[in-house]
Amino acid sequence: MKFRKILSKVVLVSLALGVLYVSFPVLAQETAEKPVPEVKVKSPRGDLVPLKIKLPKPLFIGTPRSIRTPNLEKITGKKRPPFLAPKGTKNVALKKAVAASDEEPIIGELEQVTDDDKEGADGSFVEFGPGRQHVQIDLGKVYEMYAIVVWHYHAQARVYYDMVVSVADDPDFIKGVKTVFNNDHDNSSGLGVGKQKEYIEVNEGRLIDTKGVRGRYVRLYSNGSTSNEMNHYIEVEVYGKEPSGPAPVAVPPPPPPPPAKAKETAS
Ligand SMILES: [Ca+2]
Ligand SMILES: [Ca+2]
Repeated sequence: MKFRKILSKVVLVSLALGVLYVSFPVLAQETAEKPVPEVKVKSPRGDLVPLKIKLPKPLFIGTPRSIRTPNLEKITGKKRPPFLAPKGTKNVALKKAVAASDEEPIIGELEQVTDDDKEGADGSFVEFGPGRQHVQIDLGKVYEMYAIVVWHYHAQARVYYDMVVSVADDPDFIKGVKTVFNNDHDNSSGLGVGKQKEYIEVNEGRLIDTKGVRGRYVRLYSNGSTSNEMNHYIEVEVYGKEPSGPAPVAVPPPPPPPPAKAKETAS
């Protein structure tokens, strides 16, 4: 009888350890990091160098909350690899004017979206109303953008829904609109179906590779999060340069196929 009691305890402890391992896969991962070698790559746009992105303090480790959404990316727990951009690329959104669909945030001020404070604590985020909302940054002139980095909220693991990021030449988003990110896989925000995945917010923010797209205005949509219906922004950075040379020429669409000949009916 005593042996059976001990055996059942052993089984219970093993089960508990198994649950812990499944809940915190990040803790079980290798954390040793290799030093990042200095990378310099030649490209048609000049020398590429790693972007220097100053990160705020992390406020949680791993994925302490089990988050289930249908479009979530695979969690690796790995840090973002260095991002290469042409030499001289800098944050051109710093201290630039911010507008929003909700002009009177519930918490904070619009200026905080571009004030360089990326900390996750209370006092560093702006809270906008429920449902689909957007913030918009006027860069002041047209830039060639290589990366947009966004921090919504990182004091707690959560996923923001229906994130859509576009650039345009005008504040009403009519001229030269290009969408650089969209993870609204079911078009619940009505801006079109997106192919990107949802992700859990962390202190390194989310970097969107914008591949040198040109525009003056940047707009970012969201539609609540796994935590609540509100929308939050801590900081948005736009890494860009003044355009060098003419804008890349759009490839003209292929000519329409010749009109089909009327089929001759076999007699
Ligand atoms: Ca800020
Ligand atoms: Ca959606």
